[in-house]
Amino acid sequence: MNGFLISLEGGEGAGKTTVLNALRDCLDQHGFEVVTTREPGGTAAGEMIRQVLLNPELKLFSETELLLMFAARAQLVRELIQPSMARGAAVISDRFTDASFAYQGGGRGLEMGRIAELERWAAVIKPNLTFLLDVSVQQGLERARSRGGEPDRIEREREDFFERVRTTYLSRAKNEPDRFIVIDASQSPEEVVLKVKEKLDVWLQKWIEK
Ligand code: T5A
Repeated sequence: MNGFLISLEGGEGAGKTTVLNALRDCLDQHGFEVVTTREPGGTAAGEMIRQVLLNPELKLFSETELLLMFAARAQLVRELIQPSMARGAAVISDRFTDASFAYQGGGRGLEMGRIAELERWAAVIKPNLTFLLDVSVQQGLERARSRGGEPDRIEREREDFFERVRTTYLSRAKNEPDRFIVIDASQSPEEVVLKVKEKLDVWLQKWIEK
């Protein structure tokens, strides 16, 4: 495969949407075909699964939640990500498997080994590069709430859940420093985007030279 996969991760309201748009423009200017997607979702089946996952009226068991995340991901990888990468595209995904480790592993307390098994079997691929937008739980939740609207099923969790999510993300980033770039997302959107672009340029240079 000549293309690559970049994932964006972070807690609620970390600012992934803003960064995704900036990354798309940047890669486009470098001459790549850019494909953007999101998780859970990104395919017709995946978007239907997303509706179940985020519906606040449903009481889902943690195992159900995890398996649905991977069901949507299995579809997305095979339907969109792998074919795009095979023709050389740069794929950017708003969240990928690290989110399952952080939310279902860290947040819900499901066994990490099981998630790793699903990663190998259902997700198959790992991102080539992951930007982790790190912001305090409180700041992130304030931003997410400032958008208005009803909180979804996962946004209704308590702060300690999101603290565990953040800790898990940071620990994964520490364990895989070659894949993760941690960005201080407490700064203004302009500063965050500037930092991400700088890091992307350096990474792209290395990728092209490989
Ligand atoms: N999930 C997902 C799992 O539990 N397991 C999994 O395996 C996967 C894949 C997805 C939910 O599913 C969970 C995680 C999520 O809870 P979603 O609606 O896609 O649901 O939720 P998020 O991915 O969290 O998306 P959000 O929209 O909440 O967060 P973003 O995209 O990070 O935030 P964004 O860019 O919309 O910004 C939020 C607000 O803050 C402002 C923006 O203008 C916006 O109003 N903002 C800033 N303000 C100040 N300074 C900055 N730097 C700012 N950046 C953005």
